[in-house]
Amino acid sequence: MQEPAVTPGSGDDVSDTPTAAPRSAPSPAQMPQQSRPKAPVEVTGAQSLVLALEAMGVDTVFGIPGGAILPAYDPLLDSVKVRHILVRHEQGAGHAAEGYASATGKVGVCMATSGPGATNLVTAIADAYMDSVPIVAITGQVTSSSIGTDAFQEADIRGITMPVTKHNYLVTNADDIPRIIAEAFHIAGTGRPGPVLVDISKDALQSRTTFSWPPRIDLPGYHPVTRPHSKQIREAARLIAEAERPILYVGGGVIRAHASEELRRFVDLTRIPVVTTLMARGALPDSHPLHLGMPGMHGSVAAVTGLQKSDLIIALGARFDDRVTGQLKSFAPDALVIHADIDPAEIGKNRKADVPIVGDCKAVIADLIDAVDADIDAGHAGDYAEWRERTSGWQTTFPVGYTPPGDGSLAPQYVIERLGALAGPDAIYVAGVGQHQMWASQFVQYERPNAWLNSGGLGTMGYAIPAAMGAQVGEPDRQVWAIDGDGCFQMTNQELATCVINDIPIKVALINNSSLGMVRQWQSLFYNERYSNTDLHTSVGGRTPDFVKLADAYGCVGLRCEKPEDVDDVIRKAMEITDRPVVIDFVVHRDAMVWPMVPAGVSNDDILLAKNTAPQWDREESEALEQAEDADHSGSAATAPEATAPAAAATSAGAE
Ligand SMILES: Cc1ncc(C[n+]2csc(CCOP(=O)(O)OP(=O)(O)O)c2C)c(N)n1
Ligand SMILES: [Mg+2]
Repeated sequence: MQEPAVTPGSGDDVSDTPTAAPRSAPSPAQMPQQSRPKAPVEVTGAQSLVLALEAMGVDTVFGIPGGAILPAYDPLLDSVKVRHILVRHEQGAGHAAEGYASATGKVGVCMATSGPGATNLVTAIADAYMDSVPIVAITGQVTSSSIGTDAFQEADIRGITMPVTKHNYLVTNADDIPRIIAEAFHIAGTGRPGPVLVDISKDALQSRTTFSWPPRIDLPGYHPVTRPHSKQIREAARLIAEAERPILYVGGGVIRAHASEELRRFVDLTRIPVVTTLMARGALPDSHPLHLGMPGMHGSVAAVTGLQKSDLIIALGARFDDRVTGQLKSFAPDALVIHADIDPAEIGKNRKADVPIVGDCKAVIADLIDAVDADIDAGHAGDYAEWRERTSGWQTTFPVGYTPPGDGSLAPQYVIERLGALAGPDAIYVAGVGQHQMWASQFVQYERPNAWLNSGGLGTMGYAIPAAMGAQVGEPDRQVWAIDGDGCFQMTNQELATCVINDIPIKVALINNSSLGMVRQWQSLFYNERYSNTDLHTSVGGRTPDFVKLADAYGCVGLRCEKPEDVDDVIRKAMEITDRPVVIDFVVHRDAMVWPMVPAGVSNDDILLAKNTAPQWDREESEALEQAEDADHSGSAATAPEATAPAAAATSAGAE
């Protein structure tokens, strides 16, 4: 066998790591062209793959080897540029790639073998698709001549992931590898980011080919529109000047577009109140006086009601998700809608847009600033002072809060509040899915983008530990806290072994309520407290497992905290440990619930502050609200929807 002329990792011509944004940096599209050209060399397909990853500036791959992908693992061993981190489950590799991507803005990479290795990636790929996370998943496939024969470990992973990838490839010719890798990064990281799968047959990895760089990208049908149309921008500015009750509905697209700076300038210019969705927490600092908090099922009264009573919604990189709109037909009945999104398919999908704007949020907001500025100069400034008074009144009257349990036990909200205060805005917070996720979004103060990572669209239990691992690899100098549930943690905690072995010192705040808490909350509210299969026995009635011992078994530091007076000390202690992962088992009161809540399928007008407790609007506000009510809308904000909520919830949505 001929020796390769170039060993992966031996060159010095690596360009910057591929990045989805900021747009001024080279995009994945430009990367292949901007990296120094390599003269053609004779290599195997596997070597070509590793050389292509190096040329794209990839520094980390999370994965697990197996038969079909084995040829690629051999040259990986020689690469000094690409660090491969051996995970314990492919789902962990996928979420780690997501965490890496979400924390850094770069494209994350995961790798798996054919069949079960590839199918284990599917949840993470679907998760990345829902939350627009740029990742490239590379899978081995059986030899091309046996595809379709039910060969050992054959799975049609292209077919399986077709609905949950932005694009996917099956590569059976080694010559195609550099071009397809370059295209995969380009597609993942540009336009609306998302996951791209590259499935490579074993014979393509083994056969001889020529590697040269840069490849010629050939994507004739792929031209995401990033610059907004000036006519639409002018029309948007006109509506903004005319509005009396405008609100900025900011979604995850603003974070993915690295548009926080522009957003802040726009808010300071217009002084329009802002809500940031679960995916956009940190897009505008929580401390900003015009920030009303998070909208949606567990949003603040000010954010939910602000949207509901607005006359103009300026939606930026948001998608009118059902968890935000509640019952769609009664959502913000009096509002006109300006909807800006890089993905034209989102515009008008759930709610009609009066002014649709297709474009990258960074460019859209920058152009809106210019247009509004020009209007202000021309004497057409909007006046929203009265509206601001109302929204800030709701903020003062209905702050997001909680009642500590009367028995001296630990309130989960208190733990999270203290963690946010002590770890501060520079830390990265990564949540699982459930009550702890909602409390983490409500009670940590987010001051910067990419500080809050969670599984918003798919709601994937098990996301937190591997995503925190990926975030820590991408941001080694930041403190990374996984705020996880006792249920979620048991889905992917094996990645703590990966963290220990690879010196990835994440910290875990386990909000241990001994339950699948969010489901239990729904059982409390909508199923007559019949707790079917939500008891986890992780603190009440036993400790299975004992999380402190489990942490210890992995080589982490395990700590336990059961009393409010110990919370600060234990967090400080964890913060001092930097040479290995730490797990704190916070044993919390199991009956705590997430409030406010708009039950699924119910109008946002019927937001509840607690069980059977609706906001009591003052008389003036009630009159204003009544006037604004749609003629056909029968619900009242001051009426507890006790009788209607359970039925609506049970029929219109499954359990979380
Ligand atoms: C993979 C997966 N399975 C099931 C669910 C449904 N589900 C949503 S929240 C939840 C409970 C999570 O329990 P835990 O991690 O302890 O969080 P808590 O709500 O108690 O804070 C469940 C089962 C889900 N979201 N994801
Ligand atoms: Mg729990």
